[in-house]
Amino acid sequence: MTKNKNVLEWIEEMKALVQPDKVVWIDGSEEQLKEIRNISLACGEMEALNEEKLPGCLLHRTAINDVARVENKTFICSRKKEDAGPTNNWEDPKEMYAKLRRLFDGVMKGRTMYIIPYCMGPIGSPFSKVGIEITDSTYVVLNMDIMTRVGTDALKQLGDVSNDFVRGLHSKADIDEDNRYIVHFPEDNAIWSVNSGYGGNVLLGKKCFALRIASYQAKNEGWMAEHMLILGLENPQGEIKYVCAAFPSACGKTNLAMLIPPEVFAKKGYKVWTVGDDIAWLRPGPDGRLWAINPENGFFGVAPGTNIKSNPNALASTRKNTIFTNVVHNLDDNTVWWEGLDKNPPKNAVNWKGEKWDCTDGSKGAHPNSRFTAPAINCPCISSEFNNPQGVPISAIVFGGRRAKTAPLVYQARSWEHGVFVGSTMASETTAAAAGAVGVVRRDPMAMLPFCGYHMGDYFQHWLDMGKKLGDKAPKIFNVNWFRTDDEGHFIWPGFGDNLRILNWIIDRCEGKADAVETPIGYEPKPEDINLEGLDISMDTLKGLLNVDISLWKEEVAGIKEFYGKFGDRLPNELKEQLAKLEANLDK
Ligand code: GTP
Ligand code: SPV
Ligand code: MN
Repeated sequence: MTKNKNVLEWIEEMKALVQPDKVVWIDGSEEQLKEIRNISLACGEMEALNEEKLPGCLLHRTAINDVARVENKTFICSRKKEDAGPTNNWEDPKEMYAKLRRLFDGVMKGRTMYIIPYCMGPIGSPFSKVGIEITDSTYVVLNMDIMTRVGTDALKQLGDVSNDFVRGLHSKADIDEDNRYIVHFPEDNAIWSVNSGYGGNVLLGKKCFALRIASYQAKNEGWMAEHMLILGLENPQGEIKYVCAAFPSACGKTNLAMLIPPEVFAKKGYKVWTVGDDIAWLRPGPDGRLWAINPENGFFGVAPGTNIKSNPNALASTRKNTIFTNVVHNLDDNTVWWEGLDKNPPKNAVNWKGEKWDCTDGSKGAHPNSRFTAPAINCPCISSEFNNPQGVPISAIVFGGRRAKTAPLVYQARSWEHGVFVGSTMASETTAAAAGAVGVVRRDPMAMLPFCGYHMGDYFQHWLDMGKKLGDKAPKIFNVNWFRTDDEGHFIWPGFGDNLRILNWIIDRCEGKADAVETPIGYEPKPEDINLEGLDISMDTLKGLLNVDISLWKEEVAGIKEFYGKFGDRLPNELKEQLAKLEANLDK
């Protein structure tokens, strides 16, 4: 399929290591994918769903011990330990390669080795990058086909001589939890993943390449790879402004990216267009502004909670050619179900573990991190700019997370430097997207804690440098929190579509059309500037959501100091100054 010697030599080397029975190059053709679908069905990796209700859709269940990203088994193996920084696991690359070689040695004996050339970003875009993933999983092949642009087009994009491609090696091996490793060698452009079959660990184009490796490349090449959705907000005059938002895993990116405006806004002509729901690659354009592309070609979205009211666009995206992972299998009509889809859990069903499920016994039928893999073209609100090789110009960057208290509904940073401080000090309650405890507040700078492929202190510096480059054309920076709770633990803000009310203020601020009030932490809207029309929320409740509790923020400062302490002399001075300023503001 290619004459590229760099590719061919690497493939030969990997073949010698894993010793497959058979080798198949993925060309991206419909005939070949059909064949692989059939192999996947025959070997039991996938089950076919109801062709009338869910045409082209498949169901997959992972092993019970393999349902989320494994951050304690994820490594950044830069040559020098200090280049991985205090927030990443590190081992000496030589030792790590030796350990992994033992695990990969002969691992594909009796199996087929699939070679997937793929392109992150639109084919033909100067911002796109090519990867090649070797895998022994048909689940990976079929998911990569949805999530990226696979096959001959990707090889064409790489060309016959370039060595600039990410080398991804994956084997599910025995799904042995104790020997599960997700390892990145940024200086070698390489990712080795073994003993997992779960999305974020094995779809190597996604978090492994498009964030961990790409963030390292971006720092060296002067751009940014971020855990951000990209949306276009169209106003009644037909003007579209683009916003990027970084929220940690399972904190609302897919939902915000596909938002349907509340009726009063929809009637006036407001619309939201989805460019991306998880990852953004950003660069300064010829006009000096920051431009974003979505490197992905599909959505690997959280299933639970997705329904006709919360996110009809996501639901519509999953009605054909979609792969469902770890959801409930409804045996009556061979469809799927998950908690929060509707109020009618199927009576005759199998849960995510593959067991007969009794929906009245109080157990969850779908795993909390169950997912759908849906083609972006299925999305009713996909942006006309989705495939634009130049991307879209960004007006605002929004940070956010899950905070029951402390963080207000929305505030604006006073400057780019202050915005970098706000992003770097983000915290959020952990979710089921990663193995480990759920609901624990942890610092998650720019929602990149699990995804930054180098020293996070240098990453903060890179953000500051990008701001200097962009100057007064830099996007404005904001922070939001949809997740404040009352004393009974209920969310106070309705969220979902109603988040448009906040996006509107954000865009108005970027356009110089809305006022703000100064608080110790940044600019906040005047409560009367948030349009509450058609919403059952009082002005007092809104004021409560915007309240900055000084004593909680003093605790926050203590938490930030402790976190910043990890970075030693690689913490930029600008951020120390911002912290001092926040502390002084709170003492005023
Ligand atoms: P990843 O794919 O893991 O990166 O997640 P994500 O950031 O795309 O999160 P997603 O949009 O899938 O939402 C995760 C969960 O948060 C779902 O259960 C949603 O129902 C819930 N959620 C999303 N937006 C809101 C909101 O505005 N308010 C509330 N209360 N919940 C929300
Ligand atoms: C996330 O966890 O942020 C996801 C899902 O988007 S995964 O691809 O598993 O990383
Ligand atoms: Mn994500």
